[in-house]
Amino acid sequence: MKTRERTFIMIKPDGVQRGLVGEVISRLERKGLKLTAMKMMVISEELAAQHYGEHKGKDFYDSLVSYITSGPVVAMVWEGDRAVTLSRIIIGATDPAKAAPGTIRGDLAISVGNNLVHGSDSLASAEREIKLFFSQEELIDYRLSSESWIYGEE
Ligand code: IDP
Ligand code: MG
Repeated sequence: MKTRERTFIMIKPDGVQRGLVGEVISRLERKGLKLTAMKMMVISEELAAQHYGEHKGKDFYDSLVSYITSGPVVAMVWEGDRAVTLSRIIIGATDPAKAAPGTIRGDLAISVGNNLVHGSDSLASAEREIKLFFSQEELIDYRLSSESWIYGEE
């Protein structure tokens, strides 16, 4: 594997309530990415403010914080070659009207706010977000037996 990356992916409260947890996980799994951490949790106001700090001051910020804290989420870390970029492609554009068919948001969401899934937008964001949600011990280091078939001789 050339550039092993870890990215933070979260199924938001609408994804849990709509019964799409398995669907989202399945799409990432089938791609060949490796699940290295996962937990269900309810996000506190404080954690929401840290996670979405870059959006503070925007007109949708208050509704974003109340949405993300409104019910359980499934927080995950996925690993693989170019995992940050690949998972953003699988998730699709922020606005489901601009998300391509075949993406999670393109296929399964309508609302810009309630768009089912979060995915880190860069390696730096991924590192920051993983640290916010997981301790080092919660990141499971293991070898996926299918790896040589996913990556070939790389
Ligand atoms: P991203 O989730 O695709 O990275 P960001 O621009 O980082 O998109 O925005 C974070 C989240 O804030 C979005 O996923 C969405 O839930 C919400 N959001 C972004 N822009 C809007 C908006 O214009 N109206 C309402 N909610 C928004
Ligand atoms: Mg973002």
